[in-house]
Amino acid sequence: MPYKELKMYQTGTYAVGNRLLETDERTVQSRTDRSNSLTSGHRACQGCGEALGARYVLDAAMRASRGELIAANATGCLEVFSTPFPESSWQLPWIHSLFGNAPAVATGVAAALKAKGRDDIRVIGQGGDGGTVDIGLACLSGMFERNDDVLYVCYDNEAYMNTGVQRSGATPPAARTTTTKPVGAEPGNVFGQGKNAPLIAMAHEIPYVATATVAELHDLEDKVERAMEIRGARYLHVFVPCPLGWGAAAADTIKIARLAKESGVFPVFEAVEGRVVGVSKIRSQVPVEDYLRPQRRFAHLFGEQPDTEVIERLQAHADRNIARFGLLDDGPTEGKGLMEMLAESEHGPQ
Ligand SMILES: Cc1ncc(C[n+]2csc(CCOP(=O)(O)OP(=O)(O)O)c2C)c(N)n1
Ligand code: SF4
Ligand SMILES: [Mg+2]
Repeated sequence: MPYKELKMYQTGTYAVGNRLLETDERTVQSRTDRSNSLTSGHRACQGCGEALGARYVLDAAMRASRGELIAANATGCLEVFSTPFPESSWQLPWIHSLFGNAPAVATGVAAALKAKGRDDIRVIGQGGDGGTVDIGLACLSGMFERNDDVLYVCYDNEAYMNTGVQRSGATPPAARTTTTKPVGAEPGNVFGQGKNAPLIAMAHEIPYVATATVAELHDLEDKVERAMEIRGARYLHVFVPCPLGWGAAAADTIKIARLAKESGVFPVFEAVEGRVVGVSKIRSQVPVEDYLRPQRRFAHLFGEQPDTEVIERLQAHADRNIARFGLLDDGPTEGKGLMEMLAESEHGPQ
């Protein structure tokens, strides 16, 4: 058969084209011997980004740890849709923590394994954005500060979905949730609040911090594999659209995740000991408006008179990410230290 060069659209998104790649370049998920750590039959909504992200993360981590993995899971959609008593979709040792203490429970499991001399068994802690950036932040910071041997994964769907779409510290400005209604002078969530968990993790100068989306599943798996090669505290922040909470079509989950990255809304990068060492460049920049429009949580911005002022402010946020992480720059990625980045930001030391 004549040699045919693979095209970017066939493999370049990382989400498609597995069967066109050499066997060892395919995703873990495309292998018949994957562990199916989060197996079928759970009750996530159709198109749930969190279910997709968790499946890829856990199977990649299981492969990297040769099946010797324990997961501690905060309360949230991921726990509720996967474990309606007496059923469970988890095919690995899995422990349900409280809403706010998954990092501490994961730490305890890691400490017990260390005491038993079982450094062959690895530990993952995981939770939603609420469990991570709000109620679990102190436990997570402690886990970072002690450099406990845990990979903590935050599945960020930008609100408390499990309990009915309430705002979290990761909800973006202007988004409507059930506690940030699209009414009043500043409809939806306010500007100028919230927490950037990846930057907070970097400030602890832990061995590894990375962000990823469910639009680039190969990249997500690669980051899990890299994280599993490292000992100590590691943090992975995965952008996972929620069709129910965001008012988006179930079929658009991957598309919306890709638009978040290609608009600069969600920067995809890796950092080692507080320094950015790699970024996923924007391949084809799109205006933030293209990302906002398919989501009903932003519908109030696109009435008869589009709210151009708010849309411009959201575009300015994305532009700041693009400048801060060099998402559009040509050439090799240059790492930037956190303090250097902070010095350039409006919130940094002046
Ligand atoms: C101390 C405590 N407060 C509140 C709750 C109720 N609760 C359970 S899950 C949850 C929200 C979870 O949000 P997030 O962590 O973002 O996960 P998601 O469901 O969005 O995946 C809340 C408020 C609880 N279980 N424990
Ligand atoms: S509400 Fe959102 S996060 Fe929860 S199961 Fe449904 S799609 Fe997934
Ligand atoms: Mg959430």
